[in-house]
Amino acid sequence: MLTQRCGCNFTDIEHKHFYNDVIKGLRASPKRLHSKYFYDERGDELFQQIMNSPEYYPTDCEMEIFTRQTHELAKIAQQDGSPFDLIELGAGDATKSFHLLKYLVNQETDFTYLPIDISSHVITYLEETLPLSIPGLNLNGLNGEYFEMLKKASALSNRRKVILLLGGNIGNMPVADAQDFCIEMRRHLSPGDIVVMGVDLKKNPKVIRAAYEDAGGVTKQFNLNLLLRINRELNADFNVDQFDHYCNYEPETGACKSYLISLINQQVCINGETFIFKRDDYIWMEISQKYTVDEINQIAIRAGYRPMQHLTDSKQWFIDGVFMA
Ligand code: AVJ
Repeated sequence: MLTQRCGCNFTDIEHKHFYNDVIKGLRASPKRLHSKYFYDERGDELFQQIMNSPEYYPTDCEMEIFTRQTHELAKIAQQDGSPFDLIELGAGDATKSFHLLKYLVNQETDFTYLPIDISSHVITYLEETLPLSIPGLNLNGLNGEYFEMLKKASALSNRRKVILLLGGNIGNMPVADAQDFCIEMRRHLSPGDIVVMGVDLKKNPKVIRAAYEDAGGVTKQFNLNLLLRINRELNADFNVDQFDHYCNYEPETGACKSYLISLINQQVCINGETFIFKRDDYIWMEISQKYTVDEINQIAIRAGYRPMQHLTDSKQWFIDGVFMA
């Protein structure tokens, strides 16, 4: 029997999307891979390590906001006191929102927490642990893509919505895509609904670059791990020793981009298809876009939101912006 060449013979839908995106990205010029695929089991672990590294400041900044300004965040969520759905896009382990959830439950606020995540492992974990650590919390986990799950959430209830999009996840899109994302999200909301969006701000370029090129080399491993995932899940043979990691932050545009650089002329085979890498060829792996407060407000306004206020950390490196639909 002939083995299928250059085609997709992966059966489950998740695998198929992964395969198609990888092939399309590596056939393109310049080559690129999508950072949303960083987060397999090992990737989750490496990201935890990044968050614990001394150079990676965004998590600490947002954690400071959620622990020191919990009361302010609760007031924003509660608005006129009517019941609401608190929907978190990309909830992860919910360590930041945990403080807000606990505070709201203690105040006997009438709300349901709907964490949305692409990882089923994450949703199971939250459903098992949060009701124990926060007794009385109403929780309904949704496993899937942001907008599909937002649609599902709207079908389940017609209460007003408070959306959390934390961690600077909006930065993982180029500016034009972030604009489209906000417009699309707006279509799932009603007037008066609230979005709380974590945004990493433009700052001293050295601080930013250090966060994405840590001395311990965890970010490099985090990037290389996607090649290992492709090897394992898509039947490929990347030699990760022959790729180096390079990160560049450009103060003018606020774009912080990560690349993997081929150290030699080499070929990589992915499920029967050969990809050629010349020495110094690069794969664009990730963008972590930084904004000024003004820039993010402009994006929100163009998407039909009203900027209400923003909370910031003591260094003023990060904001949680509050926008009303
Ligand atoms: C999870 C997207 C917020 O871009 O800062 C950390 C991911 N990449 N170090 C970020 C990441 C490299 C992170 N986000």
